[in-house]
Amino acid sequence: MGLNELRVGVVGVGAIGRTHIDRINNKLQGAYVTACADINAEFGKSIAKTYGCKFYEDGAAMIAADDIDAVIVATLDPYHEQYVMKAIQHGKYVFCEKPLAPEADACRRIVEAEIAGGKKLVQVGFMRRYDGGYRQLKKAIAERTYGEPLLLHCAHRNPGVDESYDTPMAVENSMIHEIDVLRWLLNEDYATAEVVFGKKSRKAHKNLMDPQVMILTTKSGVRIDVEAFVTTGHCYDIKCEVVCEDAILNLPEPANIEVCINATRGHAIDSDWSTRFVEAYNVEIQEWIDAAKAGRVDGPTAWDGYIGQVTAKAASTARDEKRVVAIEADEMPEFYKEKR
Ligand code: ISE
Repeated sequence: MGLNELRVGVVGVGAIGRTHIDRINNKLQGAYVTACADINAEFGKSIAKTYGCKFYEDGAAMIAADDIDAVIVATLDPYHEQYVMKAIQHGKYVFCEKPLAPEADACRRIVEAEIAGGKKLVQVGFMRRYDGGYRQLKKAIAERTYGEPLLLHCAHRNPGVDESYDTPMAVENSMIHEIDVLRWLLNEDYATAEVVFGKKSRKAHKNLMDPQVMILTTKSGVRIDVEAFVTTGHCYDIKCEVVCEDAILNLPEPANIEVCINATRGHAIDSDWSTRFVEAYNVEIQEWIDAAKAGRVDGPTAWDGYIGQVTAKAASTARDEKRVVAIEADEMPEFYKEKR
């Protein structure tokens, strides 16, 4: 590692945490993962050895260490709050994978702690905001190049899920991405949520209703439908069609060569989210490093994490109670309106 590199500690290295270590140490610029922590000590030590960093059994001790400048939290969701809070307590920049915390109340506690500390430190890992295609859509919508956006038709299709993925996870684990990225695309908050089911696929296991459709309306009246179909069996497919007054816009897919074979012409599409959004992850973490070194948070804030969970909760209530639910969030504090 070179002088002036941000010294990053990663807590939770079992899944995406490990890929963040790899991209920071082997692909990106300006930072180095110098320590990691994991609840599974044997596994954590093996990752530390692979990447040449120090291993801590205790994530809180790693966050407190003097030679750690910034933190990535990639543990299981219920542990996010405690590590994000620790980072705030030590005044360190912290990137937390989505969701900021499973419950809106926990997100609100993080928001309060950050405000009390007087400095924005928290970024939430909503990586779709860093995808080139969504950024093109955002620009066209922001500039009203094609008039006002009126309707959005979206789809979130996974090739398959394991038995631990149940009906609520379609909103809380998958469509939480649409909840964040569409609010950012349209630059406005939601008013209502509703969730309805399609006919159940034979491939969906007993605790999963699949597919589902989440319907959101924004405060200005844009109507959004998002299909979650997580047992397609064959593809990872993300769609976002924006119906504007003067044109219909569609999220571009990553470019893949067109192949003509067996009297069929076409191109491959991804079968997994980690490859579909790999570039978005790289840009997201690079921009986080650059902003932390410049003393800023540029990405999705703790407030965005809170709004995401308030919306997910409303959608879950709507699904369980089979009704349209109003989304009632607190007013955005001044703190999040200013650049800090
Ligand atoms: C997973 O947790 C993710 O975050 C992926 O981006 C999403 O597409 C998938 O549906 C989730 O299970």
